[in-house]
Amino acid sequence: MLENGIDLWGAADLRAFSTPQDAEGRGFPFALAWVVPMSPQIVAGIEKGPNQAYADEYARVNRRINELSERLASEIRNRDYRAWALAASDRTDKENIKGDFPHKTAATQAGLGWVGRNCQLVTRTYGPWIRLGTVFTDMELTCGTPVERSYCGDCVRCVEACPAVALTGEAWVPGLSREEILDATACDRWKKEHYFEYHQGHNCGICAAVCPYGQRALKRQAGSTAG
Ligand code: B12
Ligand code: SF4
Ligand code: SF4
Repeated sequence: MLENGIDLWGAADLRAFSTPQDAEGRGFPFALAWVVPMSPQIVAGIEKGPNQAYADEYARVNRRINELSERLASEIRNRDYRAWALAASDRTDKENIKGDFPHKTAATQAGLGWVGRNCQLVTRTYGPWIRLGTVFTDMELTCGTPVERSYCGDCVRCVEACPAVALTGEAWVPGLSREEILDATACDRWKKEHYFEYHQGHNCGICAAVCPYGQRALKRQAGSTAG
């Protein structure tokens, strides 16, 4: 991870979850979960809606996640364990693997962050200005402590900023269903109807751009490059 510049990652114990299964019907007891940060300057620029720079950054980070996941999975396989890389943005069955799994579940179980009112993983280091990677394995790993509550406090900035009125404002606890946090159909429809020119309506991210945890990351970066 460090060789590849990944500084926020952990291992998740998924023995209590139903994970994707290999051709022999075996699930995966563990996963490595990590984040690739997006450029804070670019995410800060989409408070009023996405743009081409964000669409390009989304594609770049997805490519990076998929490339690193495949390399990590093959390193694990070289050590004679099973491993399977979850694609960054895909939900379809792949190779001989059946079923899909939310990246966010692996990430909260690894202790990387919580699900914010914006329905995205929020981390203390980068806020929600990240995309997630997950590699499932049966290699025994020392796992992180799961995050089991929200640290959004009274903040509702993302809820107020969403142009599709897709966020309910509910504070996350493990097991709260997505529908109780996000109207995915309204979010999807808004993106397709208003931002189709950016990655065929897969981009919006206003609810991430307004998050104070992300904006703090931008200030920290500005502070570290000042002078
Ligand atoms: C499909 C999809 C969408 C679609 C859904 C459409 C539909 N009709 O289903 C829509 C259009 C809504 C969408 C929008 C966006 N998406 Co999207 N999307 C996905 C994708 C491919 C699958 C998500 C999914 O359906 N999961 C199933 C549902 C049930 O789970 P979930 O909501 O993802 O996560 C839940 C569980 O993790 C659970 N959970 C968490 N911890 C725990 C612990 C326990 C014990 C339990 C029981 C449960 C639990 O809580 C979560 C919330 O309900 C994922 C990639 C992936 N495979 O995860 C990316 C992903 C979720 N998207 C992502 C992003 C960034 C976006 C957008 C910002 C778009 C953009 N790039 O501009 C918006 C944000 C919308 C929002 N406010 O959340 C990122 C989120 C990054 C982050 N910081 O969390 C992901 C993870 C991709 C990635 N590799 O990083 N997306
Ligand atoms: S991605 Fe855009 S439309 Fe979807 S919930 Fe966030 S702000 Fe609303
Ligand atoms: S904007 Fe506020 S409520 Fe929304 S995810 Fe960030 S901290 Fe949580």
